[in-house]
Amino acid sequence: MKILTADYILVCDEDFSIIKDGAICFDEKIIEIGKEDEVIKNNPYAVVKHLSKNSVIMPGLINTHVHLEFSTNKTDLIYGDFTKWLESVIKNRDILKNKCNEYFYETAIEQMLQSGVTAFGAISSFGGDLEACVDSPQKVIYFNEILGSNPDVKNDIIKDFNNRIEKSIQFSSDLFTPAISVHSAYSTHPEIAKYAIDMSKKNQMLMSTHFMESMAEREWLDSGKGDFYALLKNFNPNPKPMYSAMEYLEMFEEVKTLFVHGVLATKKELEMIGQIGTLAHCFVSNRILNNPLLDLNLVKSKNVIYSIGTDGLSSNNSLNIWDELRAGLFAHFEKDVISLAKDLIIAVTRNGAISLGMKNNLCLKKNQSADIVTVLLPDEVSDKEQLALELILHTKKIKSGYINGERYI
Ligand code: MCF
Ligand code: FE
Repeated sequence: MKILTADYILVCDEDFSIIKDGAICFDEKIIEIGKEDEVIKNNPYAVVKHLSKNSVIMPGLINTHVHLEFSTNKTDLIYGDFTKWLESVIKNRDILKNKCNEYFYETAIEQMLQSGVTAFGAISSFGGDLEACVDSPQKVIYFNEILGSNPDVKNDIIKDFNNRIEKSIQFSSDLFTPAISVHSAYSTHPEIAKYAIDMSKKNQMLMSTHFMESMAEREWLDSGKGDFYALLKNFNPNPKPMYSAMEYLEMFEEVKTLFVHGVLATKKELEMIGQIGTLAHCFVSNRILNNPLLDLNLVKSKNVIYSIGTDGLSSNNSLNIWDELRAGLFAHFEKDVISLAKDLIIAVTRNGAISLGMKNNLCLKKNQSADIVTVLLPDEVSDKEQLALELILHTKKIKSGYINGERYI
C-alpha cells in the first residue's frame, strides 16, 4: 500500500475537482483520495512518498486511436490531401508493415508510456503488432481491423480476420482486450461489415470505425462523386457508394462503437453517434491530411462524448499525447482556452475510459484502478483555474507512472 502526496490532484470527475495539498493511497486499486493529512492519518501502514513541490497527480492518459503498424513512416506518405494520402497508403502499406519490426513497435509504445499513456486503443490491420501490444505494460484495446469492397473475396477476408481475432483472443487478460474495427464506409462491403458487427454483438466486443473524415468521403457517400471516384475505379470498373452515411451508422446501432474523426458528420449524424457510442478526435492527423477541424461546440450540443487519438505515425509526427493536446489547444479557436484545456484533460482521461469501455478508469476515486501519473510543473501555478492549461503547455514527459498500482516509470 502506497501514498503519494502532491500540491495538486486532478480527479478528472464530472466537476473537474482539484484537490490542493492532496494525497492518494492505493495498491492495485485506489483506497482513498483526499487531503494529505487525512489520507496519511487514515492509512498508517502505507509507505508515504511526498512528491516535489509543483507536482500534480492525475489519472493515466488514454490514447483511444493509434495504428502501430505504420510506425516506420516518416516521409513515405503523401500529406495535404486525403485521397492522395490514401492512395499512398495503399501503395506503401505492405512496405511500411514489413519494415515495422520489434524496434519500431517498442519505440512507439515507449513514446506513449513516457508521455503518460497508460491505456490505448490500437487498430491492427494485419496482426503484426499483436506481440508488442500483448507485451506492453499498458492496458490495450486491440481492434482487429476488417475491410474490403469486393464481395467475391469475402470468404478470404473473413478467414484472415477470424484467424487474427482468434489469435488475439488467446491473449485476453486484464491488460489486453480484443476488439473489432470495421475500417470505413468507403472501404468495407456491407456483407463484410455486417459479419464483423455480428461478431462484435455476439462476443460483446468493442467496435470502432473511421467515419466522415474527409470531404472526399462526404462527397462519395452523398453523391458517388468527387476524388474517391477515380481512386475506387482502380478496384472496381463501376464503383458506387455501398451505403448512405446514415445507412452506415445504423448498422452500428446495437454495438458500442468508437467512431473516429467525424469532422464532416452532419448534426443528425453526430446525434446518432452520441446515441450509439463516442467519437475519437485526432487533431494532428486531420490537419496533416487537410481535413476540416471538428466543431467542438456542435459536438457538445449533440451530447457526443469525445476522446483523443493520435492516429498512427502514418498521419502524425508524434505519439506523445501532450503534443497532441497542445495541437488541439492551439487549433480550437472557437473555444475559450481555459475551459478547452479542462475539456481536453477530461477527453484524454475520463472520456477515453468511457470510449474504451474501461469502467474502472473513469476518475481517481475509491475502488477505481490505480492507473496514475505524476507531472512536475516548472513553477508554482498562480491560479488553480489555469492548472489544466499549464499542464498542457508545459508537459512533455511524466515524472512517474503506475498501472494497476505498479510503478512503470
Ligand atoms: O485514421 C487514419 C486515416 N483514415 C483511415 N485509415 C487510417 C488512418 N491511419 C491509418 N489508417 C489505415 C487503415 O487502418 O490505413 C489503411 C487502413 O488499414 C487505409 S485503407 C487501405
Ligand atoms: Fe485511424
